Amino acid sequence: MSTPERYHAREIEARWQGEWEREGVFRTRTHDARPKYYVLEMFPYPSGRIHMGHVRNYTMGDVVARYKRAKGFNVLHPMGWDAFGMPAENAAMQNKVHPREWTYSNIAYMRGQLKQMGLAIDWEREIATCDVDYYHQQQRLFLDFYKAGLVSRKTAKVNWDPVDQTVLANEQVIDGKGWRSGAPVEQRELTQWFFRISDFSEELLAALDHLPRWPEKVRLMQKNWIGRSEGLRLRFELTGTAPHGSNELEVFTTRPDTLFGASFLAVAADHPLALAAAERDPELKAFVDECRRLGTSAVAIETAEKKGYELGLRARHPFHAETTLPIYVANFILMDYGTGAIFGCPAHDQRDLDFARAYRLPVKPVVLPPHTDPNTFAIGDEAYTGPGTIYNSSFLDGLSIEDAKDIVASRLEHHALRGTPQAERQVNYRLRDWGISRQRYWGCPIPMIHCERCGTVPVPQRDLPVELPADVSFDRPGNPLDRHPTWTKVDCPECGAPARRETDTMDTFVDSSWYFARFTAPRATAPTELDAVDHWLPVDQYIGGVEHAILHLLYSRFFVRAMKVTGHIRLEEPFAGLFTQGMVTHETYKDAKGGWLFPEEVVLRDGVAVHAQTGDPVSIGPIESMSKSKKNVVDPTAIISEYGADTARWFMLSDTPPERDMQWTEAGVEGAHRFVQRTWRMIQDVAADLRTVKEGDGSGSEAEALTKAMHRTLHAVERDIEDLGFNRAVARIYEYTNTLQRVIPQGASDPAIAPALKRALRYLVVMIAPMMPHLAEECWSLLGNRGLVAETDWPTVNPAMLVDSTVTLPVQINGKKRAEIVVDRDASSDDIEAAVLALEDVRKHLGGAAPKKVIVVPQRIVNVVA
Ligand code: ANZ
Ligand code: ZN
Repeated sequence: MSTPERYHAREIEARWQGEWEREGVFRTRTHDARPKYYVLEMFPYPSGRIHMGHVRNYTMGDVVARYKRAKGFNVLHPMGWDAFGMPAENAAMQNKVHPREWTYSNIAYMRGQLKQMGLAIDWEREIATCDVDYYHQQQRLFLDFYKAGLVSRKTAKVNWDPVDQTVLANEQVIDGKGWRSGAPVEQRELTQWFFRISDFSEELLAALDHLPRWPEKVRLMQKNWIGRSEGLRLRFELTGTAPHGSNELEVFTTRPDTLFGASFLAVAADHPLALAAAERDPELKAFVDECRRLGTSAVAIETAEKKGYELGLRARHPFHAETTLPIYVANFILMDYGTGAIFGCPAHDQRDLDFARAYRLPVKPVVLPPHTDPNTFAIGDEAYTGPGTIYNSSFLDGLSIEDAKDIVASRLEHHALRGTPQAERQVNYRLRDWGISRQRYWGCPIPMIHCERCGTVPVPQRDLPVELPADVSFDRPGNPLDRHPTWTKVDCPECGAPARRETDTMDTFVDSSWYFARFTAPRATAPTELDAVDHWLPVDQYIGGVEHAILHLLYSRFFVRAMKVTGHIRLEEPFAGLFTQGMVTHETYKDAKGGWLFPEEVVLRDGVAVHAQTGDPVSIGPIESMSKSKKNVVDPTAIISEYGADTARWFMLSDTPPERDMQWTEAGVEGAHRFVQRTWRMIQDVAADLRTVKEGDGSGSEAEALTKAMHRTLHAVERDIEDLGFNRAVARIYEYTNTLQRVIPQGASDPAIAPALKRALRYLVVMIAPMMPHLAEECWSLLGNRGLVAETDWPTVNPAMLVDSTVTLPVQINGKKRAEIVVDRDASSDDIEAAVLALEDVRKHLGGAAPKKVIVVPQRIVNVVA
């Protein structure tokens, strides 16, 4: 009989994938007696091909899914597509292909790629967010949110690209220009749809403390994003009446303790005071326009040179009426935070300091750092924002910052300015409402209608879905829905008059804010089925990239709360456990002219990197995360067809802790591949010898040592997978395999060992199954096991096997240590005494005489009295 020498991954993997599919192994039912476990990886955008980041992400999730199944859980592990968004429209513009066609053909291709990876996924639950059924339910959610007052329509300033005729996110504005068109971006006031996420600021913040299975850094990022600050709204009295008719100016401050260091007030360019003043002052008007062009992003404001325009008005210091402060319009004040106005304390705020230096305003320190001489302390180019004691501040002198804040607040709360308290304590949040309007085609239509008579009217639920029209053209920039001749025309559901459809579609972040809930009942005729969401949610383990640490996770947390308010869910937090995996990196290569090269274009000749075809020298650049622009990418499909999915999976899990960036190297892949081959060959070689052997303990110390190694490895691997320490689990399996390989040559034919060996090999197969499921199935059947390893329970660790069963006792003769003896932990004193007296060293010392006495202290020491 001839046996194939190599493991043919391609053919074998396809065979087992077919088998799993035929048997419906990964189909999940909600009603099942086993406890539930929901593992989810962030679903992919169907860009065209999967990349190595996907492979890493989905491999990790798959290990957890397969392991939990083996541990007796009813596992939900679904997959879908985050399928709306700009790239489909770009493809439509460039390649004249309809976004729908482009998207679905990408999905088909990528689904095939994922299937090649051998993922334990219930494909019957697959959803794409561009499926009419999915966005239909999303429109229903929108309407329910609308009825519950969770949606608002308001004007907001947006970055407008006049060439592409679209709103741009802050990140899409580069140096004041649109990222695609390169056109100077304008600030426009647009009426848009918002989700009122800011109503939940406090709740979203407070609940972060109850997510122990989230990475600390992600919780911190969310905290900062929500940006709670406790401060004071404080009204300054003006020395005259301002152009907007008021004689006071209200500011928001978190540092009332620095009030005696104030040297100016400033308002945002869009503040009513600035706008009113600009009407009579063309120079100011020009300045206001300049500020608007700066854009609204925090980065733009932080990095721009601090500029201001003095209004010629003055404000009185609240505690010192004789002191008046100048008022400026300044480019670093945001209109939509606090009151859009501040008092500036240059000594203790960097922006204020930069501004004061530019406009020659006083810089008076009022917080003295610890152990500093007040006579010599001075502010240079850096504001002092650290701890200290208040000084130069009248009645606040000597107080701590916290106490001074409190005193100022209390005094001004009780001080009336024209009949109302001059100040009021206030908590502010940086979190803004979520603007969801996008002027794009390829998104979920917002189910609203604009009627001249009735205003904005929701589409009645019976008229849902509002389907995207198929006949659109992308030959011009802008939103094709806007210029659709018929789709926009609709009768008003309230008065019946001709009305116009809303043509904005939803931000694609909406689509990804509830897909995890939809997976629990993906074909339900309502957004969710309460039974199913209750059963499955929260997701027990969510895995994805840290780039989604803020928006996606925060929006999802908001959505679940909003769905609770509207009766679609009964919990608050969607993801009980979160894991953010590192990126996949690779060396970069450049040719002599500085052009990037793909890894497959580079070969090593005599240890020198050269171009594979031309032989020209290649320079090796730094290791960076894989990106198409630097060409340092490796195509998963190429790897899978060359080595098989198990090799790719195994390598992904090896060496590097999953939260860290891992470097993809040829050597690493080959190492993983050798292990696949070696494991298969080992089992293949021994399988025939063991065919008739019955599993069992065997006998003798070697069999026992093997069984111990087996239980220890099992126990460790179990713990490692539970902690998502996949690289550690891999290392233990390597070690265990080495042990097996040492035992096999004699062990396979030794009746004392073979039964234990057979069992030990079966355990190996079970342990590698979550990571290399195809190899595991193949070995499982080679060893003559029935059924599928994918449907086999994880064996139980025998705790007795984890403790050392022998102890080493020192042997003393007349109080002096003369020898050591290894005995069974629970050996009887008589047995120990006999063994000690048989020791060569002891016999020598006794010189043939019988000892006077032997004292055995169990598990500690043996004393021989001669
Ligand atoms: C006086 C002061 C003195 C301030 C000092 C800071 C340091 P957070 O913590 O982020 O809430 N501020 C208030 N409204 C603003 C706006 N619309 N645009 C720009 N800056 C604004 O920041 C609150 C602080 O940011 C406030 O406290 C205010 O400056 C400024 F030594 O008031 B502070
Ligand atoms: Zn109407």
